[in-house]
Amino acid sequence: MENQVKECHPTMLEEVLDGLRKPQKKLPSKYFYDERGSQLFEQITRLDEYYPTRTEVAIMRENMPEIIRQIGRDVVLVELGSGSSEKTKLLLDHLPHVTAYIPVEISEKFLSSVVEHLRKKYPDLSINPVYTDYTRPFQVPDIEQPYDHFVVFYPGSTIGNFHPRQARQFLATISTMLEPGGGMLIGVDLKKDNEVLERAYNDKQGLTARFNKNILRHINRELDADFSLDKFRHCATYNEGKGRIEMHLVSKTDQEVTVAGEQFHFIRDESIHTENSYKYALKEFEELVSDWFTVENVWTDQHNYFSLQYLQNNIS
Ligand code: AVI
Repeated sequence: MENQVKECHPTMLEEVLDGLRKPQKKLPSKYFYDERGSQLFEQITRLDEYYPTRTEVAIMRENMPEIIRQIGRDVVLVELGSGSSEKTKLLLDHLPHVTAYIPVEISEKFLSSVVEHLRKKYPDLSINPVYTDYTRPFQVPDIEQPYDHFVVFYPGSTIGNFHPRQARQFLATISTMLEPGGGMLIGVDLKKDNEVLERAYNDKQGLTARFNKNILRHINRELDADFSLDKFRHCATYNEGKGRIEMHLVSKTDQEVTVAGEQFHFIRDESIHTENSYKYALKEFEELVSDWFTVENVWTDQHNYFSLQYLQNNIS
């Protein structure tokens, strides 16, 4: 992978203030993921209602020989937003020749304990973690061993958390980082019955609600803010026109909140838009990636809830 040009990026404070100053208040969903948020998300992935993770894992298990063949040998596997690396373990247990594994994760505390565990489990594997926000260009560590090509593993349909415009930008960046022969193994959640979708983001236990509110707790801690979590309620609905689940935090009352000395007024029922989770038809996704990638292989489950796709880098 080539090194990336360094760019200037807004800080968390700038992004949060900018979002809260908008007529429709917004917060970047990446700020869900402090240590507690990452743990809450891991718990969400085990919920009955939350079908994406278990469906993706089942797709992987069922199609493993073909997936392994598609990835190829002597590969450098880069995982974006690696979390607990559970799905990677499935791959690593089957891939015959992995040159190196590079997990990339924003939550340093979370990743370092996962890496410790992986080093014990795979003592011969070279593991080079990168602690960064992978939505911004980052430098990949030098790989000393000879390798054939890079494969970026991006499971979980996290691509759905980008607006399609941003998803395109992101795919363009990944494509320029990959040398010829590189590819991407990506999870993509599919369009389906609204009820199934809404259930997945409104679990009975209230874990998704806690995950959603955790963004406020994170901002309180990092940016000297005074959000009262009890004064907001979780709301997640499927916006059919836009093909996305929208998560909001709705103010239960008129209230003032201070973030880093700046005051924000909320009227009752006004919301902060915290996340989008886009769902794609297979054709729509193929179209989305087509400037940079060719869809080489698509694996799905029996209900067509979820897809795992191998994208071959077009750029030679
Ligand atoms: C990480 N991402 C793919 C999850 C999703 O389904 O969009 C985040 C999530 N939000 C609520 N539940 C799970």
